[in-house]
Amino acid sequence: MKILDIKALQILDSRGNPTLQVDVMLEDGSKGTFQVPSGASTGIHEAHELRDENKNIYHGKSVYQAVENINTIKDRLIGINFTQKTLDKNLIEIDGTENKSIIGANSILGISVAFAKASAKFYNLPLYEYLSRLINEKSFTNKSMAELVAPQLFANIINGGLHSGNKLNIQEFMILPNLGDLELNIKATCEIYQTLKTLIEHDYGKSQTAVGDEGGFAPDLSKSTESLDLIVKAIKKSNYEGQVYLALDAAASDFYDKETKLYEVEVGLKLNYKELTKYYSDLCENYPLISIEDAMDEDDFEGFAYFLKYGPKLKFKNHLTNNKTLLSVGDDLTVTNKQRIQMAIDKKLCNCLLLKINQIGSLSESIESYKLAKSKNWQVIVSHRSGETPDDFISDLAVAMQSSIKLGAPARGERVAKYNRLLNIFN
Ligand code: 2PG
Ligand code: MG
Repeated sequence: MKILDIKALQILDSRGNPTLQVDVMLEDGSKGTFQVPSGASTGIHEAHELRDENKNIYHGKSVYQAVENINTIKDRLIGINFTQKTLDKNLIEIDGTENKSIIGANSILGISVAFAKASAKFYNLPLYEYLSRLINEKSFTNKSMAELVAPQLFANIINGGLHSGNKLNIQEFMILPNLGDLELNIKATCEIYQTLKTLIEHDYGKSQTAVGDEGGFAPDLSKSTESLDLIVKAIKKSNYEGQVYLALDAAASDFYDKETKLYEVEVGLKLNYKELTKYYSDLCENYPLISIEDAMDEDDFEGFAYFLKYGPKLKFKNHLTNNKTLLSVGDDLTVTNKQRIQMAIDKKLCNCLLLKINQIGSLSESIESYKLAKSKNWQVIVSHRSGETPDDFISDLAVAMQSSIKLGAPARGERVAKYNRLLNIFN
């Protein structure tokens, strides 16, 4: 497929910060547009998100240079016959750095995903079907469509950490509805979310029902058990007891003190990695948790290895693994980067990959990371970022990867867009 033109534009994300929109036009007129997301609790090993760093303009967050970079390199791309792989390889070579710091991972990803979207149109395939064939190296012209099942939802309904102004140090408290049908799962998520609102209002007052960056409530709590109790109560009150499981994203790098090697998992509660493992195990004893993400700091390999080996054992079957294994999810630990994932495999640090395309900065590399994780029987969760746009690409990608999806609360346009895309795919 030959690229006819590429356009880049600075737009806004869900936090009101600048981000990139990229359009790729192919020679037959097919056009793909991608709006690049952006994290807050970013891992230090993520690919480089290029920002202008001029404090007088958008507090340093403008992406004019990234726009200019795309305008500069596009002449080297227009008119050339690319596949997804050759395009991404070309972009990585033009940048030439380990972490995409020259052109910017945001610029490269913008072109990469916009090209994939345009390609799906070129082949007249639904995006998820095109991506599924791309991932599984199947023909784009074959008529038979893949049979794809809906992803498990990881819905973040109480926000803490860097995504809120409250005192919860654990970043995300998620529900995982398991009713066997996408529409029923979304219905349960929404009903529990609304019930949770009335419970927070009743127990803590109306002013506490404001939401955090991912649309989950952000009441002024500080203890993890308070959050989990509220969620369990909301599940029971909505009549979904036994059908909805729980997950945490601790994002532990954000409450780890590298000097003392202690984790302040709750205000004033400072634990070493062994004590923190016990803390998580106690939570798993008392709540239907089946997954904990970034349980330890991104470079605390000893902590992660200990957590995987001696951490929580479930009393019931985890429907995602079909055994009693808790998912220990790598996010800041693995940053969708093949080398980091391989290291996590070798050192036995986790058993599930959180996949964020902007952590690595191209679609092809994200697919390689996915394949590596899958080859070791890891679970995969395709994830949004806390700074999002209405772009719904991750819904198609999660379906194509036949993985789970972490997509925030069923509230706020940029989150709801992902739910609605899933509803459309499976309608
Ligand atoms: C995470 C993400 C998304 P951020 O830590 O998993 O929930 O947050 O985009 O801020 O890194
Ligand atoms: Mg995370």
